[in-house]
Amino acid sequence: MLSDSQIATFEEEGCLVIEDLFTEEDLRPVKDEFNTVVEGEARRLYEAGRIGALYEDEPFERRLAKVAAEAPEAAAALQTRTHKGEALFQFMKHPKILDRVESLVGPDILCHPSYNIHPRLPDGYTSSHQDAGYYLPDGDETLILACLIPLVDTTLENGCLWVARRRHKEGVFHHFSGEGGLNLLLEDVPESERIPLPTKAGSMVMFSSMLPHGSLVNRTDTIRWSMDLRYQALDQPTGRWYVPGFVARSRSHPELETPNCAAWVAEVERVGREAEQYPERPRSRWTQS
Ligand SMILES: O=C(O)CCC(=O)C(=O)O
Repeated sequence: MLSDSQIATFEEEGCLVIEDLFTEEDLRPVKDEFNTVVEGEARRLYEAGRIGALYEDEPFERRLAKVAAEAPEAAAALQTRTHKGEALFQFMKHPKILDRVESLVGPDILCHPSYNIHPRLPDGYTSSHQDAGYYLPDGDETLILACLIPLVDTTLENGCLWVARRRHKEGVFHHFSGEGGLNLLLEDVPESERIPLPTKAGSMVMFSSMLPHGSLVNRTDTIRWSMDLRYQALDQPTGRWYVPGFVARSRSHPELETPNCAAWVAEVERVGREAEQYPERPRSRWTQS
């Protein structure tokens, strides 16, 4: 659980860094699962003649960068809600995460539908935004917690996260659609407030969906791997009517917990099919940017 002083820091600053939370053993299953996806993509692209080598001897930090240098589409299999696997699903329910999330959102926890696997490629970065900018306004009153978990050390050179501490109590700022997705205006969140947050592999950064953040540019030739997973109280709106999360923990009704990755996938597909019947219903808060 979080200590009182960690909770106070989170409430005042909108974010909290927890160092040395995960061991290499905790992270191994997800890294292995991501390696398997990279292996599959490398083979597929090699057989299609898109890349000239499989780069099998390259380490986790470098192999996908080598493949993507020849075939930029290589990272798509992992990025942005595409990848769902049993190791990832189990990690999303890791007690080291849920115990800390419970301190902030209570004992019945939804794993929010928005999560990202970030194999941050050379020259890649995340544009400035609040996560809430990507959700519909019904989620604005919900504490939606991002838990960013780096799988490699993140540094000023490889494009670590930056945050604008203490700017999480001002509602949703205007976002415009620009390079890399939604962006904040410099006059709302000036450069001087965008403070880099380098973190070691095995740490976790928890931050509110209202905290302005983004990342520096990855200026190295390696991949800055991280996951950002999100959580909230089970009975609160998510800002995402068209895609469900899953029940990660319910102390009051454990039988509601989503049992495995297959059940999660089935529910995402079911809700997705249902949502197709309402093409006119907004999926973004911004009608124009
Ligand atoms: O790790 C990063 O690049 C930032 C992640 C992020 O901003 C997000 O996915 O909301």
